Amino acid sequence: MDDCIFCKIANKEIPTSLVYEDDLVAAFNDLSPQAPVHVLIVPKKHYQSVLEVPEGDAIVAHMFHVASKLAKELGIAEKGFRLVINTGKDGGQSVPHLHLHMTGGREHGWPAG
Ligand code: DGP
Repeated sequence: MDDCIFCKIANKEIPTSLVYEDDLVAAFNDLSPQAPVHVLIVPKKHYQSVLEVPEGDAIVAHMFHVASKLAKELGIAEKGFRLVINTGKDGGQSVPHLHLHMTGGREHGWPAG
């Protein structure tokens, strides 16, 4: 999508330091981190949200697999971390390109914080 900031980052039209990349996804640090580690994992293909992912498309599973690998590499796997996909207005999604937040390096509360 032409005006999508995460398409531009994932496809390197906007230079951003990537913490991980493969054929399907890119991962980079959140601009406004909510924890000592706050990585966004985004598909290179544009999906507005998880609602646009068709049945049988393994992209979300791949995003979680990459999160698991990165959590180990970034040293947050042992103590734990949080994975979140905000969806739509009530879900708090501000960027209309599917993305997985991975936050760690501090204790998280539930349901907020
Ligand atoms: P959400 O509210 O779930 O749509 O999360 C969007 C996140 O994206 C938010 O935590 C801030 C982050 N973000 C927005 N624009 C940029 C950007 O240009 N670069 C980076 N690294 N992060 C961004």
